[in-house]
Amino acid sequence: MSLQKRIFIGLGSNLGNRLSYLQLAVDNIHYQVGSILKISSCFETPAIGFEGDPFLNACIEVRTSLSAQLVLSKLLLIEEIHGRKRFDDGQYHSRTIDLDILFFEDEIIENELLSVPHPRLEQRLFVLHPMVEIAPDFVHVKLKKTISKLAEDCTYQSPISKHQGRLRNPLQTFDFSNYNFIAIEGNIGAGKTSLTHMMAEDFNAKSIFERFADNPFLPKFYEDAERYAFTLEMSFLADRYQQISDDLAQLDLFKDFIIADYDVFKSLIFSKITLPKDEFLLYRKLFFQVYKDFKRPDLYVYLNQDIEKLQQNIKKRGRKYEKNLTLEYLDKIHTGYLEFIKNNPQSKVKIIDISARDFVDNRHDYLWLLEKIQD
Ligand code: PH2
Ligand code: MG
Ligand code: MG
Repeated sequence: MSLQKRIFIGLGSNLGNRLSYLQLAVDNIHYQVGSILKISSCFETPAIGFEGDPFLNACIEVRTSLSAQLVLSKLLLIEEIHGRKRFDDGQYHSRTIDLDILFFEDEIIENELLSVPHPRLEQRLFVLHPMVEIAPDFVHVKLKKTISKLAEDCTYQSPISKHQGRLRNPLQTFDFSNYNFIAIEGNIGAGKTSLTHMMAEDFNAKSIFERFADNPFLPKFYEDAERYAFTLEMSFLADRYQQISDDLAQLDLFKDFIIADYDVFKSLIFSKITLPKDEFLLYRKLFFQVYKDFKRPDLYVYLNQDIEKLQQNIKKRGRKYEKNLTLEYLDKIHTGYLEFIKNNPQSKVKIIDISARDFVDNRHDYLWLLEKIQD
C-alpha cells in the first residue's frame, strides 16, 4: 500500500454566500483529494492585511495518497472553478474560496509554488483557533510547538467569533450502521488490509488485522510447504481464534462497528489447498470444534482481483517470503474462496470485482467501492 498522508487545509471565504462556498470546497476535496477526517467549526474574522468584508474560516484534516504538488494543483483548480479571481498586483483581494495547505504531515516544503508549513500561520488566529479544535497536539515541524501552545503564545490579537454554520462531511452520505461486524476478504495481495485501514478510519470502526507477521511458520512454509503446512494451519487457527474471541468480546463503546481484514474461515480455505486429504479432514474436525458458536460477520466482502494484478501487488509490497508465489497457487486460492462462498450462505456476501481498479491511489475508485459495499 502506498503511503497515505495526513494533511491540514485552511479554508477561507469573504465573498458571496461564504458558508456554501466553504461547503463546496469541502465536497470537492472529498471527491478529488481524500477522505476528510476532521472538520473544525467556522469562525468569523475581519479581513487581515487588506480592506475587505469579513471572512469565514475553517480547517480540515484530510488523508490523501497524492503528493503535495498534486494536492496544490487540485486546490487551485477548485478555487478557480468556484469563481476565485487572481490578480498579479501583489495585494490580497476578496475571494470566494481560498484553500491553503497548512501542513503536509511533517514535511517541510520550500519551492516557488509551495511553502509548507504555511508561513506565518502562527500569527493568524483564523488558522490557530480552528486548528486547536481538530488537532491541538499536532506539532509544527519547524517551530517544534503544538498547535495549542502556538495559540496560547500568539500575540497577534484580532476579533474572532464562532459562526453558527457547520460544514458537513460528505463521508456521511455513507452509512454502515446496519452492520456490527464486516469482514474484508480476498486473495493474497487484493488489498484487504489497506481497505480495512481506510474504512476503519473513515467510519469510526474498530479494526482487526491478521497477525501474519508474527507467525514464525509462514516463511518456513513458503520454503518447505509439505513439511510445514499442517503446523502453519494449526498456528493460524490458534492465533485467529484467540484474536477474534478477544476482540469481539471487548465491545468498544466508542466505535460504531468492527471491521476485520480476514474471516476465520480462510483457515479452511487455505488448508484445503495446502494439506493432504487426511490431514485436512483432521484439521476440519478441529476447526469446527473451535468455531462452533462463533459470531459470524454480518457482511462478508470478497475483493475479486485479477491474478496478474495480485502478483504485481505482491511484488510491490516486497515481502521476501512471498516472492515465489505462483499464478497457479493464487488461482487455487481464488477458486477455494468462490467454492466456500457458494457453499456457506450464512452471512450476507458481496463479491466485488475490483480488477482494473485501484482504490488505494485512486479516490474515484475508493468512493466507487464504498458505494458497492453499501448498496
Ligand atoms: N486570508 C488572507 C489574508 N487575510 N484574513 C482573514 N480573516 N481570513 C483569511 O483567510 C485571510 C485573511 C490571505 O489568504
Ligand atoms: Mg490564505
Ligand atoms: Mg491561498
